[in-house]
Amino acid sequence: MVVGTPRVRRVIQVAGSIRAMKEPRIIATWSFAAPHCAAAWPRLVDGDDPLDVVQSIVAAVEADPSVDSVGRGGLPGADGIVSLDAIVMRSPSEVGAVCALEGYLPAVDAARHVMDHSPHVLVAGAGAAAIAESAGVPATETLTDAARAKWEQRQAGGDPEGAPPRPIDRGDGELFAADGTDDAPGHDTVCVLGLGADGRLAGATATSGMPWKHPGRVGDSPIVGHGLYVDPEAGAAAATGFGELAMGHCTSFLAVERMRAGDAPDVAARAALERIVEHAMPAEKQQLAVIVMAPDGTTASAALRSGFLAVAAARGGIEATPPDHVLLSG
Ligand code: SD4
Repeated sequence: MVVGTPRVRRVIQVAGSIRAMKEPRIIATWSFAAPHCAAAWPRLVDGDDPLDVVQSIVAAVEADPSVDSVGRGGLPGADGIVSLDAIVMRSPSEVGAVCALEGYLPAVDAARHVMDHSPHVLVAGAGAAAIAESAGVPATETLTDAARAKWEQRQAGGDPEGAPPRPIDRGDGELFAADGTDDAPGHDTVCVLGLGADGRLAGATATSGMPWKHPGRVGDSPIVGHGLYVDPEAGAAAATGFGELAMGHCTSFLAVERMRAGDAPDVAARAALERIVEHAMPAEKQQLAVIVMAPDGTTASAALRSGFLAVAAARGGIEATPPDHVLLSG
């Protein structure tokens, strides 16, 4: 429970506990999330459950075939199959995720079903599909003609599992390849953190994972503490980019723990990425960015390299913003 800070406007009784009313906030990854954040914003202001709101934003990005890193339109693995990962989280005891889900959309709704209706945290593959089916998540073809054509081109190029170049976000919803090629430039995860008017934090992510990934490879996005972490007492954090970098360092967990220890959100985001660089210098094409939200709604982001934009929504408006810190040049 948070009381007595300058941001507290009034205190209400919610579900048996005292909660502080706060200014709603959203922070999301990549400018392709902006229109969906704008569409969902009034619901947050009206007092909807922040987890419902962030989940709906992620689901909208999953349904958008022009985003080739998430949901329908996502680029497939080396085997030509699209597999989806997603997670929702309110707290360490309220979290659900699916990974390697094929043929159902939105994956984030299946993750919510795991959280709300199962004793589990993470369900994979055919089991995730069974959960999606029982949750009423529509069975659907997620491989678009455009994604299939890029996969065929990749196969013909002789490097079927090669990592794509780092994406550059120019703020208009499209991502471009840092090396100037058109080779899968849009790869990256949608992550959304929200603070509701009732003072509750929530987070959700979804991705089709690394383009051309090895069959069975799962990245950071659906793993608690790697791609997302939410603790109402300490804050929330989520990661996008080259998942293996986050997985070795528990990046989202680390950012939240730094806030718990007293770091400002931007310092915490930066510190989580510094831990990666301390161990090994990431390759030029490897990007990892972190968005964070403190329990009072203060947001920040940091990225290993240039090219990342976050979307920040508050009563004053919604805008794509560059990270507070970029650690590496190039
Ligand atoms: C992952 N972070 O699976 C996710 C998405 C991705 O490059 O691959 N982006 O690693």
